[in-house]
Amino acid sequence: MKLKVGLSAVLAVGLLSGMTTTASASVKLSKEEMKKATQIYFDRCAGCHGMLRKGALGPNLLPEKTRSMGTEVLATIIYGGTPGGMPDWGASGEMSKEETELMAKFIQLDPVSPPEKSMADMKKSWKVFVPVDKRPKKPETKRNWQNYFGVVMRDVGKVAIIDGDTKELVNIVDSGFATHILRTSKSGRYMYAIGRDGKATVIDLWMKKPRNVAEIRVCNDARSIDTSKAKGYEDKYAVVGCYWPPSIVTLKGDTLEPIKIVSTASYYYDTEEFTREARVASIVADHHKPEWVINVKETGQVWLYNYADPNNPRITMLESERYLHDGGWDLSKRYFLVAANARNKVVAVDTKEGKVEAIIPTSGVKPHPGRGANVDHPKYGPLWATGHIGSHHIDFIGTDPDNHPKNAWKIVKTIELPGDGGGNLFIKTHPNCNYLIADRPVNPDRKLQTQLYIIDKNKLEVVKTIKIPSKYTKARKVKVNGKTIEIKPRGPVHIEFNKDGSEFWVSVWGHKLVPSAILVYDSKTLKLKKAIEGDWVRTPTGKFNVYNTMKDIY
Ligand code: DHE
Repeated sequence: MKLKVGLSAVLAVGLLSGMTTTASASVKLSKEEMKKATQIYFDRCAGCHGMLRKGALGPNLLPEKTRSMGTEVLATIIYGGTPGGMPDWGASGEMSKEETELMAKFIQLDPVSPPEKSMADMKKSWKVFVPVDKRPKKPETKRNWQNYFGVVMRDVGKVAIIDGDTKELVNIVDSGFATHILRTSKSGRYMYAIGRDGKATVIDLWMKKPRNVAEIRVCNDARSIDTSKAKGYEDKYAVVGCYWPPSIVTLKGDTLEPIKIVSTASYYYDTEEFTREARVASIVADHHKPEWVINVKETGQVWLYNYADPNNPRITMLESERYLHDGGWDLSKRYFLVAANARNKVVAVDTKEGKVEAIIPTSGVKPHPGRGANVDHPKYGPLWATGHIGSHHIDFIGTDPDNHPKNAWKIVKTIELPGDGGGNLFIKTHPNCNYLIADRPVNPDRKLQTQLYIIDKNKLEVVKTIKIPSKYTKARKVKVNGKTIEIKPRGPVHIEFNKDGSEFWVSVWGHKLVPSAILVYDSKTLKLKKAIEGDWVRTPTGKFNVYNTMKDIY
């Protein structure tokens, strides 16, 4: 399989391997600049490169490497991005040229360790807006609430609840800073949001106008949230996975009252060196056992976290691979498949037996499945698919050792998306749709970035690309603080199906200063059915259909 790379990828490889270019003079920042750069680093960079800048999805940015690269090379990468998945922060208008230069300087300074957080700190931020006994006893709405979509409006820290039947906006609720993902409780009644600032909120979808009923800030930096889905524990607990302080926080499902904090700081599974920054990446709730599958990014450990007695959790630690990121269930919901993106591998965890079943090398660079996509293929049997951020490969992995042992935990097919470089973030499907849909929003090529890639489930090949109407992706000039800046929406990001699989929705990943759109496609004809637009549609990214999220359908 051929990997296609461009000039900026070469720079990125240099960044990975510690390339030396012109040595930079020592860098100094004023107090104001330092404050601004620290905030930008937290908002935009820490997720991939680590709070302590030791690297994860992105390479390490430690001073011994960055100083040798110098401000000019670093600023070029930050401005233009790379086909390896580094976003084009400057070219897309999300950072000004001056800001990309500021960040190039900042990452040459020594990293600073951020603050810790205790249960007492957490409790100060805990608010119950509507006590449980004042909440509806049954759905108050006549709408088909199980077909609601929660849409993250990332850069304005809000969640839009949209009626999937009528496409009407039902309500907009506040959530944490740079809201990341939403998940629903087992019954679907509660929808949980997690902000990058570690603020968890819970929305009651049974209310006529769904709104937040409780919130709490459990840490300073987080990406994942899920709930208890096992029989007897439905809607009982919620769990937040924190990036900083690296920890797992169990909460009461209806009020978000904090119950237990468990630190994930530990030892890399292979070198047995200690790492304080052992961040919690994806979490998924087991539908059969009272367990969460919790993926500890840096250490490469999968924790099977039994929450039956939440103050005394029983944890099975499984050695797998680095750095664990996102993943999803296979068709049977017995195996959880998670990307280990620093090693280009996918780890398959057998949750029934509580062991790692297989570690599968992928065909590309940096697998990034989101939840992935499941296919019941007539020849190969059940398959699970992942794309890659760093290359154009989509891999299909056999997941049924009982009935298709020859294909189990092997890549039975690899598809190459057209054009150079990766940039794929999400791939999705629905049992009632004949296609898998893949996006590519962080490919630096505008044409590739603004298309959707349609893969036929039987043929396992790309049968069509859909170009997003240019009115949604064209560059626009806007005035900020008296200065005119150019903004380019990144293109379609994240795919979600409606309850019956007859539609798929994608967000146009715009800038918060300009309204954007959520596009609804017919999943049979692949035609654009409706554009959900309005002044309120700002930086829509992840979308979560209530029914599909309750049942983990993808
Ligand atoms: Fe995500 C899932 C981490 C940037 C949208 N993202 C995940 C998961 C993790 C993660 C660990 C799995 C959660 C789970 O299943 O429990 N994401 C990170 C980062 O560390 C990273 C790379 C950088 C950062 O600074 O945060 C990052 N993510 C983004 C974005 O920029 C995206 C594209 C837009 C946004 O709104 O933030 C984004 N991530 C998503 C979405 C999912 C996700 C929509 C859930 C996919 C799903 O279908 O379930």
